[in-house]
Amino acid sequence: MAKKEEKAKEKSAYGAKDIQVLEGLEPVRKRPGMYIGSTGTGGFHHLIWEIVDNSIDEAMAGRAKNITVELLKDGQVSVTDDGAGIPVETHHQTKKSTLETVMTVLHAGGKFGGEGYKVSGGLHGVGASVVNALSDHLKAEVWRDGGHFVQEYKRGVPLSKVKKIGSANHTGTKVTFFPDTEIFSERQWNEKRIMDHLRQQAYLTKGVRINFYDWRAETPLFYGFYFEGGLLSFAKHLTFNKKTLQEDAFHVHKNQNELEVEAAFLYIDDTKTEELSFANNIYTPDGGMHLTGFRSALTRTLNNYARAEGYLKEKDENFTADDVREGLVAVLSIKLREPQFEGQTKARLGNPEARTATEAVVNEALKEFLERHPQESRRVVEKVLLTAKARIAAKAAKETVLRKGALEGLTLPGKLADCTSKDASESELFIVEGDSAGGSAKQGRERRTQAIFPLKGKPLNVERARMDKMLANTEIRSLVIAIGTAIAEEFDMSKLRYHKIVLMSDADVDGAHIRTLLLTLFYRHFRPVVDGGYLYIAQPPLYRIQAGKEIQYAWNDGQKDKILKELVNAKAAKAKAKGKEEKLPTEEEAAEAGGSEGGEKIAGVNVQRYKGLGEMNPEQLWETTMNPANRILRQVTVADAAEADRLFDILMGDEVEPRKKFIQTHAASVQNLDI
Ligand code: 28F
Repeated sequence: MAKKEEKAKEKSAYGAKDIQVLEGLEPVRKRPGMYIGSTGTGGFHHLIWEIVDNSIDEAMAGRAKNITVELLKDGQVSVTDDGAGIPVETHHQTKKSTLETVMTVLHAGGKFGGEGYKVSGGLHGVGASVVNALSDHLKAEVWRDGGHFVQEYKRGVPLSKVKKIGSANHTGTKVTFFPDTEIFSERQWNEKRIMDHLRQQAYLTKGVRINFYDWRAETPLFYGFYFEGGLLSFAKHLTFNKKTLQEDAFHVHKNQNELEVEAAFLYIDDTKTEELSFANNIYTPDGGMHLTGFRSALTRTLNNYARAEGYLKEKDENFTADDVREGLVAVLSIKLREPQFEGQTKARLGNPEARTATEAVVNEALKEFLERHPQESRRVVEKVLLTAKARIAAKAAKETVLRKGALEGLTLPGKLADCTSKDASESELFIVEGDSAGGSAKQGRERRTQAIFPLKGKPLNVERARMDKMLANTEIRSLVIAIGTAIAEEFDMSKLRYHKIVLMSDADVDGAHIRTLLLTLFYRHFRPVVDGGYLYIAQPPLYRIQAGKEIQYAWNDGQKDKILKELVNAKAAKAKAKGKEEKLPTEEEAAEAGGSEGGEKIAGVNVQRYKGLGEMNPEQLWETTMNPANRILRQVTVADAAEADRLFDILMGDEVEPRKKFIQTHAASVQNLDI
């Protein structure tokens, strides 16, 4: 055949094939969401994941060690690996070059994949052809067999045959693409998102180096991800700024019945849990069978160990799965032949064999790990014991106090002096320390909108009340009924009876103590009340200053001194105006007029220092602390309540040492505490 003829024939043959390719990739362009999730920013980035996936597969096959991802200035992305290079010779099934087959035939990865080559991940791993179909243009380059080959495409359709354009002394594959503007609405590469993904993939594929270049900025960005330790490095990374209970992380990596299981975890000194699970390198946010297997292995093995070592006594109940999860930071990765992703968002692994394999691998390795690390095992088991204890105590408290409907149908407690308004938005509840202050508050209040709940200080104050005991306290139960929302599962914010709940206690240690208790109660059991800004602390004045008929109040010493000075000066000025010779008072005299203790009467000025709310008569209490026109209310923030919660454990917990330490360091401000 003459050269010219040959060319012409080739051209026409290509025309026919073009149509085939177009038809083959049509479903992808018609319904991109089916293949990459969406055409928004998620799907846009997914294009990179698909191409990187192929390089990762090549790394897992042991042929590639380096992967490079580059964001080019013009919006193109290129991915390069140093694997064997996609074969370019004719594929026996398609009779086209393997490179072209991989790039243009849907599901080529799975369909044409050699034994165990590609572990397809449902939505993912459908491969290069999908990216090609959704790219305005794409260029595939291969270095292999001493040659540099290239083929370019437009929206998935080859522009020519695979061509050899040079020689090569190394091997690898490079794909450069530009997503189709017709398909994607959001088209901004997010370098942070890309780096997070690449870091994650580097952890999941130990020993592979992933380089990232962002050439778009004035100063290009470069990152390299390489983790010798795989998931072990991952678990350490997740806990790097946390206090851990283990020196060595648990780590296992093993094949089990043709499934590959890798897991790593560390316990941290916290109640939080972080479990990341992956199937075929795909993140499974909703877990699934692999995570279920991991959890049962962890629960069972820790229980066995705790029993064998005598941490759990015969009478003790077993740790629950939730007990062993508190403070756990774990990463789990499984690789299997045919993963089934389930659920609305395909975010959960459904294969039952993943459960049995993971459970078996973790059971065995963890048993050995615990026996080898007795010190760390002790710390972990003791933490879990504490969690279990708290759970049992909380449950007991709930059963006795918070039984379903226990608060239902109960009438408002007799000690509550309710307001007449039924409109929560204008109603205020004052929780007042002590009966006498409670009495004054009842008399002084504005009855329509202000309700008073007098709280007996003593029982709460003296007892080293744990939260569960506290809930068992009838005072607190009455208070819960007064607030209206009920508690725990029954909690219903819409039933809140007052939009201002005001804690009113004395400005002394006992008052502070009661306030801490109440803040902790709200923080733990009425969090939405705190979050919603419905909780306040009343600020009663410290001093009452009377000069003749004029009464003023001061909330601190500075204010008091200022008022006194003004009074004395005014008096002197008045005397002068009357013509009497009287020298102006000195600073000391002015201060002296205030006296140091309440009740002194100097030069017609009376200063009273309030030791407690009880010393105020109803009018005074109204004027200074309850009247919306004059009062100061401090809105409680979540941070305030959280701090109280922390103090609560120190002040009221079982641990004597921290309480001693706390009191020693706060000795100046805290007195009369019963230790
Ligand atoms: C930038 C993206 O896609 N890398 C790839 C390879 C290597 C092989 C391969 C890929 C074989 C039978 C299809 C080479 N030598 N990077 C990549 N690297 N695909 S994709 O094979 C494709 C399959 O049908 C490869 C020997 N075996 C496999």
